[in-house]
Amino acid sequence: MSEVLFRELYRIRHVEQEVARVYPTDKIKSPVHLSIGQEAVSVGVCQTLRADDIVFGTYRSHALFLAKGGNLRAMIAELYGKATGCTRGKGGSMHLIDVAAGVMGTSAVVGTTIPLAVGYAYALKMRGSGALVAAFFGDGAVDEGAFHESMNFAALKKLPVLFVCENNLYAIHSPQAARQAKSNLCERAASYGMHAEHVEYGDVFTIRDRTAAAVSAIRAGSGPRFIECMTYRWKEHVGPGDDFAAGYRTRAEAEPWYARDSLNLIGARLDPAVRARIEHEVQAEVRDAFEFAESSPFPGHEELLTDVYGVA
Ligand SMILES: Cc1ncc(C[n+]2csc(CCOP(=O)(O)OP(=O)(O)O)c2C)c(N)n1
Ligand SMILES: [Mg+2]
Repeated sequence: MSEVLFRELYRIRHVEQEVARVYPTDKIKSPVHLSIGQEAVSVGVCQTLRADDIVFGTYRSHALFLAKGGNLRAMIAELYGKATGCTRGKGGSMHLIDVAAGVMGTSAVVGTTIPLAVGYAYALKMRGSGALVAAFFGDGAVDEGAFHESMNFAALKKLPVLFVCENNLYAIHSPQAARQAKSNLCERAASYGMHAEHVEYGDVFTIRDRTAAAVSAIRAGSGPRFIECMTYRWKEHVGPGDDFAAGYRTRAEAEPWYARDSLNLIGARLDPAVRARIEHEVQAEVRDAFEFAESSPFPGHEELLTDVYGVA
């Protein structure tokens, strides 16, 4: 099992490190909100999901897209703005989708995919499909009205939704304490009538095991559940660099998170030969995806007004 988790975590980390490396060349045409440091949440949760379960996410969803089985080539091509991208080069990093993998969408607008997730869960329940929806969002999104309306409706209708809050302590540069009088997000969720739990330290095994219990309860008909996973964003809010010079956080705050990084901890316990083989295989796959993106065409001019809303 550790090998599977290591491969998943390493694959996402390596993809995003490659994105960060390529970014200054300007070949990647989209802004990028990297998940580096936060991968354990997506991986831990998605390990417990079935292929027919659905996820919705935010503009920071490379990790979620890949952990749910989204197509890597299509994701990298999307970042390059190419016609082979998962939204044919029109959405960029913030608007990823892979219907076959159950990644039903991510959005630049904070909180907007939460009601979409709830609506999808309503449809699944009416169809009696037995599948569920996992809605991923940040600690900033819980201040949006859409979050509260969605929580209430999901609890009222006992919908099969797992609300996953990735609490990385900041919304852009604002710490939680500057935004919320009460830091206990689980209390907010519980007030709508659903079980809510808090996972400290972002450990992938704990996240996976606690999610597995929540997912079984939801499948058994408990209605929605809320899980708040503490985590930490290593890179700047948007872009490939570090931002300690910006002054809103310190390296000392980040250091405990580096030390408890699930990828490094699992990697250190693996047989070195096994680890090297996995890294080698993943690097080859990622190289192929970047080559695919680089050699793909941009959308033609005739695509300018297709698949977009416009005034006739
Ligand atoms: C409705 C809306 N309000 C404001 C913004 C500007 N904005 C972009 S990201 C962000 C911070 C959100 O923080 P959080 O939900 O904690 O996610 P994180 O970036 O930490 O993953 C804000 C306020 C936006 N995109 N949409
Ligand atoms: Mg945040």
